[in-house]
Amino acid sequence: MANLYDLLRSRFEGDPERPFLAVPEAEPRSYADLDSRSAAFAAALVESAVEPGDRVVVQVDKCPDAVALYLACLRIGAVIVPLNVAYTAEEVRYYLDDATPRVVVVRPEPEFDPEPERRPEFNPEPERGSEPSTWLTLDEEGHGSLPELAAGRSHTAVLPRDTDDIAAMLYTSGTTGRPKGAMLTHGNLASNALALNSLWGFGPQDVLLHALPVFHVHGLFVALHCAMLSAAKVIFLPRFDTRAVRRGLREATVMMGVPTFYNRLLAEPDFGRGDCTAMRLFISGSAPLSETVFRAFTERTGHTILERYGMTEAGMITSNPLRGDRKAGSVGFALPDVDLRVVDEASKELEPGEVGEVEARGPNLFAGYWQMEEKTRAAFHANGFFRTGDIGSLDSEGRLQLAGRASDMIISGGFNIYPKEIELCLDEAPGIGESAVVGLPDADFGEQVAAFVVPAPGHALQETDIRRAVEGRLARFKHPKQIFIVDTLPRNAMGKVQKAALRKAHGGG
Ligand code: MLC
Ligand code: AMP
Repeated sequence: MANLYDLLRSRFEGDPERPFLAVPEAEPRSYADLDSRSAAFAAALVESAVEPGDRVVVQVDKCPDAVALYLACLRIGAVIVPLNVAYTAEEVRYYLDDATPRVVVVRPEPEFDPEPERRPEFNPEPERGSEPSTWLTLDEEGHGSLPELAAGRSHTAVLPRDTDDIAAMLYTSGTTGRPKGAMLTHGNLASNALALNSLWGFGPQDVLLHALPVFHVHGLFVALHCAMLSAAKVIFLPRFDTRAVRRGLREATVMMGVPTFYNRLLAEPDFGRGDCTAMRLFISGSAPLSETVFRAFTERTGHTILERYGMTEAGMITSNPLRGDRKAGSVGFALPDVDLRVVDEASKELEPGEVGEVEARGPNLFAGYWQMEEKTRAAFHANGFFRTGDIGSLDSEGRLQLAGRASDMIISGGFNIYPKEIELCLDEAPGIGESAVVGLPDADFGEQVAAFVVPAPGHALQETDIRRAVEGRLARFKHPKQIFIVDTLPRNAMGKVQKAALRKAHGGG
């Protein structure tokens, strides 16, 4: 049973009429509904010539059909490549060129035209000799409608897969700003899902409050797989909206969120115990949870947030315990089957308390970066340990404390933002000499993007010039929230920009 879909289905097929996805103001969709919808979508994908191993790029709004599409890809052995809905056409083009998908499923644009030549924005030049992709939407009807193509069809078979076969590819950037496709196998996803479902004590009586996006590991895999393995109900909110979340909490027993969710709940003066009478577990991850929020949440609700740590390439790596002490500032113990170590620059394992790079090994570790063998080799040691790029220390009991990151990546509201990508965009703009982008503290998002920009000789710059430089090119969540027009950037003796100095001078660590 190596196809992840077989594993998921084995947990609900005994009682398929159980409610699965409950969207506000609609009848909950049962497990049977999602099973048959995914079989119909699978048939439509096969009809569109999708073969095992082919990539299916998906950039759609969060809805039950988005989940059905994911399950359809699993069924037929296709590789789903989910993309952030905030990405601009220019950003999407990179992913299409890199992933060379057989099918692209997009949210319908008003001017959407599935004929490639007539589609000005989404017109990927097929590269590396690939055939042009088929473009579909999740619209109920109309040109390119996947539901229409799926009507009356059903591909009920589930393709046998090896644990090493790729199920999904999620892009993650690097210091160069060039995103890499992390290939996750059926085995990676299944092992992590089984470990978390058991570790966090999921059962059929649970109701998961789901307000996360479904284009990242957190919302698509961690949350959905945990619920599906127990055939549990999911309150499926289109996005995080504080009022809707508070309403959902009345019925929910578990919530998974990024720290911003908790910041926002605490910002409501009347939020407290009365909001979470059915709750048994609040889980946080994807970004550091401050000790202040951790303690304030316990004070206000009586619940101790369970913090866990993970990343795209590894799914979840550590977790605080369900039973036992959940420590503020610690992301907990390695998951069962996961080896964890902290090493120095010479890759020597460090003693408890010593700070170094965090490395992990286990069945959760990805199969490599898509068509980037050198980068894959550089990310792993010969003994299988993966360099996470995170800095931290283990205590004598084996709990991990994170202390930062090796790169200057910014995490804003749980989205990773790579300064290099923004700097490259700014530096191309007329009138800009050079730029440095750093993360500064933000009460809501944890960190926010700040840009320090030096005008080119003989030019004067306004803030609007900087805004114009990124408009339409970078997703809005990457746009600088603070802009500083400066004469020079601080540099060290080697000529490298001292980003730490910039952060420090503006209230950052
Ligand atoms: C939205 N905006 C952001 C932002 N999200 N800006 C910075 N950082 C963010 N995260 C901007 C938009 O561009 C827009 O700007 C404005 O805020 C309002 O947009 P919105 O869509 O209404 O925002 P909101 O609903 O408030 O979203 C905030 C959020 C959301 C925190 C709820 O970003 C979110 O759901 N984040 C979760 C991310 C996540 O799932 N990460 C997991 C990664 S997996 P403008 O200019 O247009 O007004 C991973 C592994 C692991 O890390 O361990 O889990
Ligand atoms: P991503 O590449 O989007 O998967 O993001 C993974 C990164 O998020 C990790 O490498 C960490 O830097 C960060 N991260 C995830 N969980 C936590 C956490 N609980 N505390 C601090 N950072 C976290």
